[in-house]
Amino acid sequence: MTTSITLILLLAFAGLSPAQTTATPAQYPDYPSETPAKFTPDTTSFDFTRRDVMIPMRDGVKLHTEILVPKGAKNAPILLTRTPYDAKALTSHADSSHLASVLNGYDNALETIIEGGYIRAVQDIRGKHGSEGDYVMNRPLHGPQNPTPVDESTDTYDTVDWLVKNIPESNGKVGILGISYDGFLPLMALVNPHPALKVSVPMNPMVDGWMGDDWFHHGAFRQQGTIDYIYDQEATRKSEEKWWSGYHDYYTLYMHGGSAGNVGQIHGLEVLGFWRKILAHPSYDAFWRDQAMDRVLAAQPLKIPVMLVHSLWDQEDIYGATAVYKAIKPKDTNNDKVFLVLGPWCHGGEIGDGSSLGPIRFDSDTGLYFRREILAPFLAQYLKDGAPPANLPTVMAFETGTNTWRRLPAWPAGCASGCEVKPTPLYLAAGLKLGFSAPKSDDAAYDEYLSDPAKPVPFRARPSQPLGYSGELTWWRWLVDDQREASGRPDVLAFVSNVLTTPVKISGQPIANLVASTSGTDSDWVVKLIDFYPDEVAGQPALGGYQLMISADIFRGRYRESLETPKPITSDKPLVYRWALPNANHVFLPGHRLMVQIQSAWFPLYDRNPQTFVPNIFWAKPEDYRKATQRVYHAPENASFIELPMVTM
Ligand code: PG9
Repeated sequence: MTTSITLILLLAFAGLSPAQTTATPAQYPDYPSETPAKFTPDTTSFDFTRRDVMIPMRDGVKLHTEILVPKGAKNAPILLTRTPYDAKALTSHADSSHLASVLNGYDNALETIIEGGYIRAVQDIRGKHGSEGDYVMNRPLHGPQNPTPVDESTDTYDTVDWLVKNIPESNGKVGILGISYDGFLPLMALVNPHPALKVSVPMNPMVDGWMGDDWFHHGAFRQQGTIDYIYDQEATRKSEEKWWSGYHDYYTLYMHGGSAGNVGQIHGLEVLGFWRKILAHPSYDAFWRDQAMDRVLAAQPLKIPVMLVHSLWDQEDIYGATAVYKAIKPKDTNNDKVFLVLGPWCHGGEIGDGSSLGPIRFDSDTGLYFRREILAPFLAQYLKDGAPPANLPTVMAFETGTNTWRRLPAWPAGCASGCEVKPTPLYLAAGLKLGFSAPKSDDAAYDEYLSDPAKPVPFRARPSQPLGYSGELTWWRWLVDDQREASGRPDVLAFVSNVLTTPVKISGQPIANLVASTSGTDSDWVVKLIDFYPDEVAGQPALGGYQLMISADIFRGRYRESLETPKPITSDKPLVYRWALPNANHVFLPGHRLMVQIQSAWFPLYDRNPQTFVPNIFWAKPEDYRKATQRVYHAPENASFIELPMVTM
């Protein structure tokens, strides 16, 4: 007895606790390790406690979850984020005793979580990082694409059930939110939600990987940002194996690689399951349709409130949020469950400084406004006992051009009341003109350019950099890059309107209605609607003559007749290509001009179309890549136009 008390006293004097002394036998007992066998930090000065737990799912798999509880929390709601991107890292932005510092960074905004006094739970999804189980990219719901009894919906249900039963400081209410892949998971949570799940905020969510989120846009494959992402995401559980290349300029990497399939082969991607699925499903077949979350949720009952967050210049998931809104809003018969926010942001920009994007300024910090005036009250009304109603409109939409937040009754809607959104053709015309008058019969019938796969139009200035979020001219802002270099290329047609004397306001999705021909048997068409700034902008010289994309997208011509069954294009025949471009909420101001650019490559972001019909472009051979003469028609019988969602008072 005496010995043990003496020992404890000695240890206390040495500043060690008993737990720190049960070491493995020292290799050199006279010169032992200075590191204790087990170290437990002293967190008495911390303003939060961290619990690192493994939560059991219904099939026995345990999911690693970081739980951060503010000191003194009582009856506090829980904000959950589920992620494939390393829960521990996402809750360790600083080695600090302050929760605000630890969460600052990727997390969803201190003005919401810290000021709201929330308990923060962040979980590694099945198969990633600290969690057990098998990883499947965007694991589909149990069903034709997922024969197992578990999916992200059941894992969320089991997680919420555990959280409310095992965090005594909570008030039993859970909200789920996240961005991107972490935004796809709050959508999955809407399927058969746990009764304690009270609200979901999918931000910039992945929804349909073929139509317009991440992997493809209307069948054109987004090789840069996908091949490297799949490598990072699927090579190892903890994403320790990183994508590699021997190129500074990814334009050269993908030119040397030839087809996207070959680039994958060079990097050994065949062993990665999702890459094999991508190669096997180049068209819009059941594999993609069954897991498109707008389609999935359209078939589900609407049970909990959801706020969808969309970025107008989202370089990664520009399709998802508004597609889900369109799919589920009709279910919201009391108009109190489905909300939408559209902000002037890049992907995830809503949790950063939203005062500007590249050189484009918004006259206020739109990100802070969103977090403090929209997200915080929205979450509180469902999660915090006694919180007031948020009194938010169905749609909060930032109007670019005038830099004004608009409170709208629906999307699209040009104003609160007393106006209409009228589809209005903006015609391409002879002489590379653009206007609201239909083309005349005595004008030239078309303009043409030579599309050469050996010199594809770059999607941005070279050297083309991989996905990255640091530095100035980096990935996240490419949709606001100046398009004037492109407009000067012989393989880009740039149609320009007269200088505007009155504002032109659009709200919704412009529709590209292109009448075009190719001398080849396949072709990509890129259409960009551009705000063409005056030659001089007082106080902002860099904006003089700036060509800002307001809405732009690509369509792979082989899918003109069927998204599931690609067909060769009849050469040299004017054919109609009609597809929706991304949402805009923009005012073209007096003194500006409208511009429409047309081209047939957006490289290396998108893989090249060989312009010769082949069974699967992933395996196109070098000899398949051929020049083609592209014609864009603007004759009365073959009128090309952009159908603008014009707001008329
Ligand atoms: N949706 C984002 C992404 C997915 C795949 C490739 C690149 C980006 C994201 O989850 O970050």
